[in-house]
Amino acid sequence: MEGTVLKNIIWSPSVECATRETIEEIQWERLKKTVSHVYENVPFYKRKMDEAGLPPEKIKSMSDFQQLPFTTKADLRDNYPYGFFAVPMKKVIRIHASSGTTGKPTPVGYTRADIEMWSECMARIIAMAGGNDEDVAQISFGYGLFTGALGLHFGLEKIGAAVIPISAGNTEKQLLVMNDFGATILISTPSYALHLADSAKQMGLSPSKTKLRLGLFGAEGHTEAMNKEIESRWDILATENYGLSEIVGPGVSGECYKQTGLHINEDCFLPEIIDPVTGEPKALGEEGEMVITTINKEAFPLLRYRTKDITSLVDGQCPCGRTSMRMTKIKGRSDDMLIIKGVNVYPSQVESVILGMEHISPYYQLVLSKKGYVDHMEVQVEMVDDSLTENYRDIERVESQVKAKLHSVLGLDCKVRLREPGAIERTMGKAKRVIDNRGV
Ligand code: DLL
Repeated sequence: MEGTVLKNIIWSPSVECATRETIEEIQWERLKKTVSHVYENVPFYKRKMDEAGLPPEKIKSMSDFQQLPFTTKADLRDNYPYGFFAVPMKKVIRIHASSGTTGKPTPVGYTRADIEMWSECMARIIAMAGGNDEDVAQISFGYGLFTGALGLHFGLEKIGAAVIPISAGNTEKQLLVMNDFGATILISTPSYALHLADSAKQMGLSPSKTKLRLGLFGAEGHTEAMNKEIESRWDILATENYGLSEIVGPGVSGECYKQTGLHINEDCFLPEIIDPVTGEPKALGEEGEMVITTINKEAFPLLRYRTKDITSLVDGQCPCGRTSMRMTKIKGRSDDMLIIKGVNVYPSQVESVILGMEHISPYYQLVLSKKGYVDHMEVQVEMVDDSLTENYRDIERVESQVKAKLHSVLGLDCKVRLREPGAIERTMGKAKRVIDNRGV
């Protein structure tokens, strides 16, 4: 990162640096408006509020609001396709959809004002990472129903950066364009950024010779160790941003150049942390499932939406000057939590154990199977190069080292298998960390 000049531009200081009191006032006003809007326009919410005995006029405080039931993915599915749209289609100007792995995708609509709000949120996140109007930004997310590419695209245009909408795929062309067009910002998943770095090396292109200085990575989790790996491979500052289609897409929160957690766009998204099992609220700083209420949306507003993402909230002023509430890196999704021989484990915890170990590359996968009634997990990790493949004993030795480290750090007893470089599938989109063969 030597030689990189970062301008600390605070895009909307009146919100990003507001006092807690001001933010809470904005939130409360917008929340009241949203509650009335959904009560009048979304039959699902009218029914739920009436059942709870909490029509809008009875919601007089934040704690009243927190008596309302949660909205879940299943509710969205039950009202497929447009049951949650709160405006007539005439006012909708864009439809994206969530990347459901099972069943049909959930459509999400945006009015013109929603697109403006989304672009504003993205502009703040890009600026806080250090992006500005002199940047050339390569968007390697797939353009389409997925919100990643167009979300970042509009935000980058808003700050005046030159956007290269290359979309996902064709790694060689990605590198050629990055090099020849002089891209300074890369937008992708963290796993694809790593894959691009590997491919650059194979093609004899030295990543540090490109003009790239900044990464805006998101759409999947990765550990701090993996972030450092990406930073050193590309010689860039790698920042992370977070969001989900149902809420808006990317734009919910993002890391500033000080990398102290992800600043939440709190004037648009009201966060709560709950116990994923009991639904009880968690205190500031405690880990749990993030629940989000959109308070500045017209077409697809959601109250108390359960994201299933596990994180915690951090308050206080950041060294960058912003006062917005931050969230810690996502530890995993509540439905990704594995219970292996009684031990609760998230794929990210395995990542943090294996990264940095000698002979081990950052590519890994957890393969689950069932023996009788018992769940088994095999951790497959790639070797960095072929140096061990000559001698089977060496491979066994490293496998035992990984196994012992997993056991001592996570209390997890599992099988470890070293695989040759390139054996684990690379994806253009979200990395597949878990192969679940338990139902097979
Ligand atoms: O992934 C939106 C997005 C696009 C965010 C580009 C950031 C950048 P979905 O496809 O609906 O939307 O997937 C949402 O992805 O609930 C998380 O589980 C996961 N996710 C997104 N960002 C992060 C992140 C987009 N920074 C789901 N860290 C979310 C960890 C993330 N997980």
